[in-house]
Amino acid sequence: MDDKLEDLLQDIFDSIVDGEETVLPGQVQAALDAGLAPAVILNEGMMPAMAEVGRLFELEEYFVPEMLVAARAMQAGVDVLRPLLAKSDARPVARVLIGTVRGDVHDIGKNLVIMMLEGSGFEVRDIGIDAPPERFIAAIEEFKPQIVGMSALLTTTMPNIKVTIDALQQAGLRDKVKIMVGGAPLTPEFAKLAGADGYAADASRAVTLARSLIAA
Ligand code: B1M
Repeated sequence: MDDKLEDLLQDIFDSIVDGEETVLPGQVQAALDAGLAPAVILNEGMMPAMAEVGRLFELEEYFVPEMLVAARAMQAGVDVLRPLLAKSDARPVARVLIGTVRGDVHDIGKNLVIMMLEGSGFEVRDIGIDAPPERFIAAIEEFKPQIVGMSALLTTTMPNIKVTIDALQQAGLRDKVKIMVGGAPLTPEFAKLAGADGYAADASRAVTLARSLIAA
């Protein structure tokens, strides 16, 4: 990659870390205009910036307000990429219901998973953040998805994935859907123990997993 493109990615990285919500969309557009692929902007500029924000939070150089403005900037950049990543004219492959589990308000990763799924022809219903098992159950009964996705970003909310799966079991819905889970602290082993059908480490793997769950 030439220096000019590297500089554009660096500007995007810096703006997210600094929480420059109003500046970022223009920088993302400039990177697109310069020929950078949306996936490169996302994976090499934007995602590392969120990791850096997490690192600064751990070092106690950043606190919740800084994380929040960085998240808003990230979302503003994702909004520019959304039409490009979520372009699909295909008939729906399958229905996916997805939410961030109870107690957890992180949604940037979930929203990326949704964008990639929609871009791959899935019809997605988003039940939002801090979603208790009852919300999953009501939405499954109404939307009748083939796949249910659960996201968790905190070690303290991970157990709510199992709680939600157990609640689906009790409601007689577990065997009617495939369940996929994801989020930074999760592992394939955890997913298995919680009773999920699969785990995806990132948004593009989530699409591969969703396809394989449907094929199965
Ligand atoms: Co929070 N936060 N946060 N935070 N936050 C983390 C997660 C943390 C790791 C930061 C740190 O300490 N380094 C830490 C958790 C530590 C732990 O649990 N051990 C943490 C903490 C502690 C907290 C609070 C408790 C802070 C406090 O209040 N003292 C608090 C909790 C609030 C709550 O949920 N109840 C909190 C709050 C917040 C904000 C609201 C300020 C904000 C979120 C805003 C939002 O999401 N709208 C925020 C942010 C921004 C972060 C970091 C910096 C960035 C998260 C992110 O968006 N990453 C994060 C540090 C980090 O991740 N390094 C941190 C980018 C995103 C694209 O990645 O979400 O991993 P990710 O998603 C990926 C994959 O995981 C996967 O695909 C996605 C795309 O590739 N994936 C799936 C995700 N879901 C999937 C579902 C699937 C499949 C794949 O299938 C269904």
